[in-house]
Amino acid sequence: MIQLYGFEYSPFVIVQRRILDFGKIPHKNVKVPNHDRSVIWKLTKQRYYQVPVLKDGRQVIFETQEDSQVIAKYLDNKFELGLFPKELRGLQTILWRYIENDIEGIGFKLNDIYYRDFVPVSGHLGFLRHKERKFGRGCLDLWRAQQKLLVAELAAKLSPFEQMLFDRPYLLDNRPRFADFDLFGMLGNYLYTGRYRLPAEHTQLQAWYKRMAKIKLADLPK
Ligand SMILES: N[C@@H](CCC(=O)N[C@@H](CS)C(=O)NCC(=O)O)C(=O)O
Repeated sequence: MIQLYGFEYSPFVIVQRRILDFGKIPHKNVKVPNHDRSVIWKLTKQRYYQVPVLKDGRQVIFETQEDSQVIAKYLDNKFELGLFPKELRGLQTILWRYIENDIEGIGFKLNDIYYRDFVPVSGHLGFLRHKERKFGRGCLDLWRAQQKLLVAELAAKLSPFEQMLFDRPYLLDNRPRFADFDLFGMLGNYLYTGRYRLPAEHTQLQAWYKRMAKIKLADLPK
């Protein structure tokens, strides 16, 4: 059975988990503590330490670049999910770069400031150190101080998606494509603690998010 390695609140893990559920693909979610990546390191034969990683039989699949989408393309290909249609090539790449940089870049900060909600006490030191080494000393305090501004910035960056959803049920089409799952994952991370809501003014996005949370491949017309 397919195994998805990662931690629940990771935006990139949420993307793959939702894709697996969408396709009703039997799988097991294997929890990896954020502060201890030794399982991943071993699984990938010392080639990778990030999550998610997918194991399918003897195959171990993980990203090769910041925006490579190796896992999603593997699942799409194997289970014919229709996530990467030829006619949307290029356009989806531009979209997922925006989603994974601009949206994720704000969403994760707003989620991280509440890390005590979801990281076990034994992982606090590792979490804090990892963040401060990457984003500078006091970064979590800074993001806490900037919270209101960041929430407003996120709402503004989500506006193009709200506009796209006025004419269709999903971002690019009448069925969800990879960009939908990608945005769903970034927002799933932002909403993870239950301390935030999607911007009140983005009513289309709210309805889309609800649809995305439960849509199944089998529900779509052939
Ligand atoms: N582009 C990768 C990004 C994966 C990623 O950034 N994972 C984070 C968790 S959300 C991670 O493992 N970070 C650990 C680190 O950088 O040390 C993907 O799409 O999977």
